[in-house]
Amino acid sequence: MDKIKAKFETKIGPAVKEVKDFLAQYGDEKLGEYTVEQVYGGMRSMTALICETSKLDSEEGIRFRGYSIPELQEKLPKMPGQKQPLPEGIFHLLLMDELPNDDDVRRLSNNWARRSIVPPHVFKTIDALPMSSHPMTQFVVGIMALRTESEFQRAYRHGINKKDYWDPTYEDSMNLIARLPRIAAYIYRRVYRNGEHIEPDPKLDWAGNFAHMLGFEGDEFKELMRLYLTIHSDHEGGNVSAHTVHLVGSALSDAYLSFAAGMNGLAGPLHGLANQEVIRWTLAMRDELGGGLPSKEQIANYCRKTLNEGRVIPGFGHAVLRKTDPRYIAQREFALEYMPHDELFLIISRVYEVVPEILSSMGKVKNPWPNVDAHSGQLLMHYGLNEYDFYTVLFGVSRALGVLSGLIWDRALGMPLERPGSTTTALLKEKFEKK
Ligand code: AMX
Repeated sequence: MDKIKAKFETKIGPAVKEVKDFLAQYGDEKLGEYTVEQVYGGMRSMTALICETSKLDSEEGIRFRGYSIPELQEKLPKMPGQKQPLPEGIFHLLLMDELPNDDDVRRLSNNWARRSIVPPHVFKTIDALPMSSHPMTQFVVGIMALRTESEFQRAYRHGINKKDYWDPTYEDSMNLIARLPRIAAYIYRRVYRNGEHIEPDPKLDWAGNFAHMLGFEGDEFKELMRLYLTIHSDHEGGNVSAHTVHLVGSALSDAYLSFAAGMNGLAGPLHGLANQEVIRWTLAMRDELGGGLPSKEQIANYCRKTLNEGRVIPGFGHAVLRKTDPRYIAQREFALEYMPHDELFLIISRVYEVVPEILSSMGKVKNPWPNVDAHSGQLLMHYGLNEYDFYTVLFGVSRALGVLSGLIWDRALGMPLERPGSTTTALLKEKFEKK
């Protein structure tokens, strides 16, 4: 058994016991009450899921196993002489509930490099799609094609004992994480670089190798990828992609099926696709206003026009957050350090100065502040990754770290099939109108 898996296995027994003891003592306690409005309103603020890997506070933002983003930037291992955390580190933290040391991270890099070979039929399956298929479609198709490799699927067919489900789930998850950058880079080079693919370099770290396969060799871009892939990894359990992976996984669908399902959710414009929409919206505004840096008034007018057309301003608002997203701030700090005079950064900064007031004045938007997606595209464009239809794929590669460590824990803790109740408007009316 590899050392990482062996270490994870030591965590299972105590965690299972902790949950069992806790449930025995507090299982009958009430967590809260909910209203009819919440049932119609997308279940906002109803705590109904367990997600061990991270927790979102509406005011403070995300904490990964208790650590904020600035703390992670300080405490997670980095490449020698570099500043940004290695995503291997956040995966270790999420999975093991323990900060990694340099050896842990190196072991993960090597482990993923060993697992990273993508079978040729996956590329052939992607190649069968028209070039015009959205990169997220190609990504999901690639993930599904890779399902031939599922160890869980094989083990289940051979009658695996339920107490061992976590083991092939771990294998599937590790294999998927190892191979996703190759699949993503393949799609990028296929669609935007004449199919001139770049072989992986197993000596590089996971994010560095991803940047290399995409065709971006600069150290700064590699640092950006390390930051990007770290901060997009997890955002507690209720967001569409994480919840979907958990839900589909609860039917004992393997990691490939579950992750692909989550990626279909990430591809929605109110969720992960917002990163592409932000750049599309910003460039359309710039073009319509004649290029250059628009004034605050011009931006305000453009925002009002967008809202009057019944559209949302992408990159602003959040279902849980009520402050500027710390993931936005981390990216803004990166821009301030590496590209303070970049014109698109100046536009994004000015949009940040204008939009919250406009959204607040509508009186219905609960959070007028920018989210993670309001900034990421600008950083990518600065280094020449201009093809914004691809951006959600990058988000997806990162999200794998969080949702798949969550899925491994779901299996380790023996989480059951998710099956909430539902009702009808007629029944609700009958219930309340009788009173
Ligand atoms: N622009 C315009 N209107 C907005 C808005 C925005 N950025 N954010 C919220 N609103 C509107 C909603 O559409 C809703 O209008 P309605 O009552 O007419 O339907 C009203 O304000 C109340 O919404 P809310 O309670 O504040 O937000 P929510 O929890 O329902 O939705 C979110 C959250 C993110 C979907 C929403 O803010 C939005 O659409 N933002 C733009 C898209 C975006 O950036 N998504 C990415 C989110 C982060 C991520 O998942 N990657």
